[in-house]
Amino acid sequence: MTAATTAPALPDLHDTRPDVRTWVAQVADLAEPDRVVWCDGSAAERERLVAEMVAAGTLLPLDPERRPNSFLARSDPDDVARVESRTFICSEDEEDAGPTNNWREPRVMRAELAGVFAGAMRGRTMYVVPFSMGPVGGPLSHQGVQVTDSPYVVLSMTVMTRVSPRVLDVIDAGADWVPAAHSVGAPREDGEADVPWPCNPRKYIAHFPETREIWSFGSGYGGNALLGKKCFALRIASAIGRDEGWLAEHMLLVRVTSPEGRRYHVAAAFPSACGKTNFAMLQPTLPGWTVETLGDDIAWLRPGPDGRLHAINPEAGFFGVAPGTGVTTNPTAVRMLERDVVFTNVALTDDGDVWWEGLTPETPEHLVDWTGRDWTPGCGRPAAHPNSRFTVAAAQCPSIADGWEDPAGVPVDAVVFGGRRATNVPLVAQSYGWEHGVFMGATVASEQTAAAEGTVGELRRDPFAMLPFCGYNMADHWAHWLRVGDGLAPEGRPLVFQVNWFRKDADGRFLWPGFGENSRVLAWLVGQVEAARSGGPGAARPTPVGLVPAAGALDVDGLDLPDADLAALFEVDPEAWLAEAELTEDFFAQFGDRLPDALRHQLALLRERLTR
Ligand code: GTP
Ligand code: SPV
Ligand code: MN
Repeated sequence: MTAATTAPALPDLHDTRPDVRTWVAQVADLAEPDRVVWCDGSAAERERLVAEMVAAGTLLPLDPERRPNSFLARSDPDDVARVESRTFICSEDEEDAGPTNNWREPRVMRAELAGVFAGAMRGRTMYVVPFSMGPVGGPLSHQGVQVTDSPYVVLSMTVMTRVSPRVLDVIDAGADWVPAAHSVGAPREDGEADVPWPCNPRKYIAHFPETREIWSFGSGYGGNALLGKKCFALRIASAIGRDEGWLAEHMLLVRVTSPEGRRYHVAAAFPSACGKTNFAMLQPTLPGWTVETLGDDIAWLRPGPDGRLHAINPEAGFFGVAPGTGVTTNPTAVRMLERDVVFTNVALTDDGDVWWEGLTPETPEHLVDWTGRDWTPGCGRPAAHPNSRFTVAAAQCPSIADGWEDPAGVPVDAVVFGGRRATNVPLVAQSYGWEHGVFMGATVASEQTAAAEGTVGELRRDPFAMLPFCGYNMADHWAHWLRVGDGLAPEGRPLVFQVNWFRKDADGRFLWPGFGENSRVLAWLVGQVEAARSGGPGAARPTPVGLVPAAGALDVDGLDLPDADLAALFEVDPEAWLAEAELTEDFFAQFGDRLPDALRHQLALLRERLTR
C-alpha cells in the first residue's frame, strides 16, 4: 500500500450528474465550511442575510426615507469588475475553446481548483442556492445550484435569478442542472476578525462546457461571482444551445409598439457598458411610440415550430452600470432605483443617500467616495467607481413589459448589433440578408469600457458582444448562427441591423444625441420589418456596408441636427472600410478552417462593394 494521503479532488461529473445533495456534500467535504445553509429565496431569508451583513459592515443601510430598504456595499478596491484574464474555458480539446478564450486542460484545472478550494470556506457558512434561469419549470428555462460562502452573493442571486425550493422539485423530477461552486477564497481561522469584502488576489472563473460545471474562486463581484449570469446564462448556456439548436446571447430584449398599435420585439447585442440598459428602458421622444422592457443583458433565443425565433430573458433582475444613469439619460431607471436596491461601489451623500457621476446635473459639495474616503468636486478622483452597479428586481422596472415572465417568450422581429465606434460605423445599417447579418455580428469592434480589466477606450473586436462570454469556439458560434438561420422560415427570420450611437466629429463630440432619441432609429428599423413582411425594399438606400435610411426616411423632426452631422452619421469612407476589411481578414485568420465559408464570402462581397 502506498503511503500517499488522498489529495482533495473535485467531484467527478464525467459520467452522471449526481444528486444535488451528494454534490453539495462533496463540495462541503472539500471546502470545509463551518455550516451549510439551504436557501429558499424568501423575504425572511433576505432579512436575515441583510441583518447579518449590516452587522458585519458589508452592507451600509441607506436613509430609510430617501432610499427605503436599500443598501450600499463597498468592494475591495482590487475586486471591482470581471477578470477576463482569469476566466477559463476548460474543454477537452483546446480547439473547442478557440483562440478568443483562455483554455485550460480540464484535468489540470480540476487539480488546481481542488487545491484552492480545499479548506477555502473554513470559518464561513456555505449557502446552497437553487436557482432557475427563466421562469421555474418553463420550457426554455434551465436550473442551477450555486454554493457560495458570500452572503452578498446569495442576496444578489435572489434578485437576479429565481431562487426557490421549487427548483429542487424540478431537478428531483429529472431535469438537468448546472452545479456552480463559488468561494471568495478567504477562510477564517479561529477567532480571526472578518473584513467587509473578503476576496483573494488569486482568482479563477472556470467553466467546463462538457460536464456543464462552473467553479469560481477569489472574487465576490458581479459576473465573477453571480454565477447564474455570465457563467451559466452565457458561457455554459451557449454551449448547451450549440448542442440543442438554440442561442444564448449578450442581448437586451424589448417590445416596441408603433403609433398604430403594432408590436415588435427587438433583441440587441452591445458590448458591456455600451448602452443595453439604456436601450432596454428607452423613453421614446417620437410621439405615439412605446418601448417596454423584457431584459437588459441576456436573451435566450430558440427556434419555434412556427419557424420564428422566440426569446426569453433568463434573468429576474438588473445588475446595471450606475455612472451615466441619470434623470436625462435614463429616467425610467432612476425611478426603478427609488427603493429596494443594493448599490455597489457608488458614492454616499451626507444625508445617507447615493450618488454617482451623471445621476444629477449638479454635483454634491461633499461625498464619501466608493472607497470610503472623503470626496469633494475637483479632488481628481471619481466619486463612484466607473463599474459601480445597482442590483434590483426586474419587476420593479416602471417600463417592464406585460407578460415579461411568459415562459414561452416573445417572437423576435429584429436583431441589432452595436458597439462604441467613434468612426466608420453608420448610425444604423440593415444587413443584406441573414448571412450578411451574421457577418455584421462577427465583425463588431468596440472601444473598451470599465466593465472588465483592461485599457478603457482601446478598440477591440467583440464579435456578437460575446468575446468574453462565448463558452466555445467563436467561429463555431458564427457557424451555429448560420445554421439556426437556415432552420428558420425565410419570412420568419428576424431582420439584422447594426447601430452606432457613439460616432464623433473631429472635435470628439457625439454626432447623435442618443438615449430617447434612439427611438427615431427604432421607428425606421420597425418600418423596415413591416416593409419586408409585405415584400418591399422599404425606405432604404444601399451603401457598401448595408442599407441605410433613404433621404428623409429617418425622422429627425425637432432635432437640432445640422445636415452636415446627419450626413456624417451615415458617411461610408471606402478607404477606411478597406483598411477595416484588412483587419477583419487578420481577425478571421486566427480561426483557421473553423471560419465558415459564408463569412469569408461576405468579406469578399464587402470588398467588392467598396471598390465598385
Ligand atoms: P453591461 O451591463 O455591462 O452588459 O452593459 P450595458 O450595455 O447594459 O451598459 P449600460 O446601458 O449601462 O451602458 C451605459 C453607458 O452607455 C453609459 O456610459 C451611457 O452614457 C452610455 N450610453 C447608453 N446609451 C447611449 C446613447 O444613446 N448615446 C451615448 N452617447 N451614450 C450612451
Ligand atoms: C457585463 O460586464 O457585461 C455585465 C456585468 O453585464 S457582469 O455581470 O459583471 O459581467
Ligand atoms: Mn453584460
